[in-house]
Amino acid sequence: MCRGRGDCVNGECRCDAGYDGPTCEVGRLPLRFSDGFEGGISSSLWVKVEGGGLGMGCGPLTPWAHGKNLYFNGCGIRQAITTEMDTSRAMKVMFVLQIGSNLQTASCNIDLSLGPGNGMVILQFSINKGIDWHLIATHAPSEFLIPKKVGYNIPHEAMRRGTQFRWWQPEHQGVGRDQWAIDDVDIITYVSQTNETGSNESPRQHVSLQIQMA
Ligand SMILES: [Ca+2]
Repeated sequence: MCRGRGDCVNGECRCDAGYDGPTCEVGRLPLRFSDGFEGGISSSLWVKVEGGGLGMGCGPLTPWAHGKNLYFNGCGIRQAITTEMDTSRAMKVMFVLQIGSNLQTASCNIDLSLGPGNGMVILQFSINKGIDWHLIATHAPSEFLIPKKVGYNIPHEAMRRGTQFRWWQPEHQGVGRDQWAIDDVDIITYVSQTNETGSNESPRQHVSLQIQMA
């Protein structure tokens, strides 16, 4: 009865953060998402980062990004999952990605001889809190030995409340191998500039397109 967004306790819903109402039907999910990782990994934007963290092992991903990024070099699962968002009006997901490097350094290398599946990084979305993941795009290491900025249209099925995105490397050879990094993750949304905090400022009615390009 709590729509998967809370626990039923004595017949009443105790809703997850960001949801409210008798059946957790009311939400205050983020409409905007923009992270260059200069301030760390924000728990308000990312619900899970595994096998990775702030790092510079693949360099600063110039010229498309700069400074800190989210770098993956763990031994087990390597993935980053966003918080649930309201992507009803989202248009594109954009980010900078590098997998291994031409220089094959100790901190950023890839073994291309193991085939295109090894080291591949995929982008997916979920609309049921990660029970099912749906593919948006795959990224072969041979195409990302240097940083590239890529963007994808948000699939129609993902344009709704409660969508999460995941960057995941299903196959890698463990610590010290097949490292990758992402930076400047932006989900671009037509946002009506009304105030989201419920304070007394009068809402501005114009609509702006938020785009952050390197
Ligand atoms: Ca950065």
